[in-house]
Amino acid sequence: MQMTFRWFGPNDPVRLDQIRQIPGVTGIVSALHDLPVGAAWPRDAVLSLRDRVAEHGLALPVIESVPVHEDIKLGRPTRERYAEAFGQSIVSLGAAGVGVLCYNFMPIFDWTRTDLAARQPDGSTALAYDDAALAAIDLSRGTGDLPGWAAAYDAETLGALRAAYANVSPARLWEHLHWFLEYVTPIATSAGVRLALHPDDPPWPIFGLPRIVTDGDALSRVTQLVDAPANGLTFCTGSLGARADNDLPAIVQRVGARIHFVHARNVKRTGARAFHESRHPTRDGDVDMRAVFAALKTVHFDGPMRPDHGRMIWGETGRPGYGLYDRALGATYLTGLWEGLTTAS
Ligand code: DNO
Repeated sequence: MQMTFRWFGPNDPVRLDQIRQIPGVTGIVSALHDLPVGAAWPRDAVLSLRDRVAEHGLALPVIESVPVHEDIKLGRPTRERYAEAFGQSIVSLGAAGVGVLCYNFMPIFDWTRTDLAARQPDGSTALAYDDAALAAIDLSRGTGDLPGWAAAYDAETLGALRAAYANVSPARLWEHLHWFLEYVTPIATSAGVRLALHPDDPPWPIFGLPRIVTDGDALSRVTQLVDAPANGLTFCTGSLGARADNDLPAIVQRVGARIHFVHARNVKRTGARAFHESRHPTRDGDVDMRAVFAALKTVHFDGPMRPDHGRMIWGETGRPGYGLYDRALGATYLTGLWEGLTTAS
């Protein structure tokens, strides 16, 4: 397992020289955040990102994310052009030695929360989600923005996109994912890049839009759509753990060989479709992190992992979910937990 840390590039208030001082962390997870969705990533730009990270003694094992253009998810005729560009980006990643590409297939909205600073009893703040609060969100001014999102949409674009998705049932969305994977998996295989589809977060439909990558059956189905090692998954404990009926260690056992990347984060469920993010240790949330790690050991997981979101602690301000302090604590906790578990024979 390689412990990694997400870095949003030169504008991130968290610096590479700080990240390299976190015990256990040897790799960076990043992206070319300035490129528009749908653009082919130039090889040189990926190489210079890798080199910049290398100047700080760190590797670049994962790109998160190359965003998938909505036309692909909608199955529009223009999808061919965007899939071709995505393929070129994969080739650029391969040329830079980036082994894993994390992406998602969520319509319009990436990860979504309804409270970016939910006050916790210990004085920290955490990201939280509640379906009731989501219902009260006014989309007439556009998507708004969340840290880590590749795109935000103004009211007009959002309205048109939502109308277009009215014709996309979950079954259709599966077909579109299938088409996409048929297109890009062979490219990834020959480029030496492993695709790692991130589950939907939260793992249920929001704003009337379908979300399909939500549970063990769905993850298993993804791996079967194109049965090749390069077609794999990001196993995100926080996303999947928001649903009480997801048995995380069992899912690891089921799709283990195709887990190419792990996002480790704990959540505390506060209702049927409500939760807040919690401290990393097993005792502090509903995810049994130790049991998840034990399962990862039995499937011989050997890829990159990152502490996912952290809370805001010690007065830190910045990107909600992506401060330095709590994620650094998460990285050291996760490294220790991993080291402490004996490897399965
Ligand atoms: C949130 C992240 C997601 C993730 C994408 C993958 O913090 O886990 O934004 O990067 O969904 O494409």
